[in-house]
Amino acid sequence: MTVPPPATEAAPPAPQRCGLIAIVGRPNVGKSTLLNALVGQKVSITSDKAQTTRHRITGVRTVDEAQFVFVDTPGFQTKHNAALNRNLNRTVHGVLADVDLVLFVVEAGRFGLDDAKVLALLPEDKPVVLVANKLDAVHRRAELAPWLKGMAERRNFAEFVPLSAKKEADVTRLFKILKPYLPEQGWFYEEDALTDRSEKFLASEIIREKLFRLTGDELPYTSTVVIDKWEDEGELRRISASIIVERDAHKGMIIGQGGERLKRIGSESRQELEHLMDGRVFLELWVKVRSGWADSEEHLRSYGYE
Ligand SMILES: Nc1nc2c(ncn2[C@@H]2O[C@H](COP(=O)(O)OP(=O)(O)OP(=O)(O)O)[C@@H](O)[C@H]2O)c(=O)[nH]1
Ligand SMILES: [Mg+2]
Repeated sequence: MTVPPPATEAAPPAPQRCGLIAIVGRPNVGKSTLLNALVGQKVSITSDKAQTTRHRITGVRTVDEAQFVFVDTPGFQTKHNAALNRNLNRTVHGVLADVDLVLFVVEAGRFGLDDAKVLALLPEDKPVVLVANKLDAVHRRAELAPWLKGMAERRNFAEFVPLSAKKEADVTRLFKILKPYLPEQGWFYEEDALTDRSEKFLASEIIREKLFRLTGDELPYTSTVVIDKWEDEGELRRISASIIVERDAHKGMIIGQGGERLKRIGSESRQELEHLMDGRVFLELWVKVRSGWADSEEHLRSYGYE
């Protein structure tokens, strides 16, 4: 007589998981590029200039029962001590206090004093994943294993993940690695949420990105963008924004010969805004000089710095 196999019961649905994951590292290692890849949409601006990110930016991605709430942070500053930099570093500290997990991003094969200073800030009691980014740029792969071994001696990292933020397969693999670190708890955001930032904030950031990308290194990082007016007229959005710089000479650099550069910043911004908001945009851009804004706590607050 054969015994029938026990009836298979449907597995109970997995409980929801949700957790906060900070993305930290020195400037320009690719933190915001990684955040955008993880979210699957651009929520944080990127450029090859250090100090592109100025604010804490949340990006959300829900995969099956797990909601990942990533927090992009400004690259930690060790060089200057202006109010803007103190503000950026305060933002990094504030984020670290709240999170369940930290992604410490470095460039694969490199670990300098500026990276070490960030590593020293990371709380002892939180799991830290070492993300060795820009793997595509490493030509001598054989040197990576000894480098990783050296990194393991610096801290008890929870995981080691060499990857390229620009490779989709790498980013997909990262979700699998991170999921067990999310606590079992209800989601903080809707299933399809992408970010906690407003359209207005994203718009000012997009303009700042074009400004950063289209001006050379001669433009100091201390320039910012504020939205002065935002009106919806049916399908059309009328946006007026100001680029704030510290000196008259910087104003000239942005405007360019015959106004060419400002025109290009405006038209590239407008195209991306139209794409983001799926509608027509009329964008008016001004350049204003406010000397010392980056060293004034009051100005920083009025421009939206926390
Ligand atoms: N080759 C390569 N370049 C990358 C990769 N990820 C990011 N980058 C580039 O690195 C530069 C810096 O990227 P961001 O994402 O702005 O860096 P960040 O760490 O957010 O910089 P801050 O906000 O200034 O701290 C950009 O030019 C990116 O295109 C990667 O995986 N491979
Ligand atoms: Mg960034």
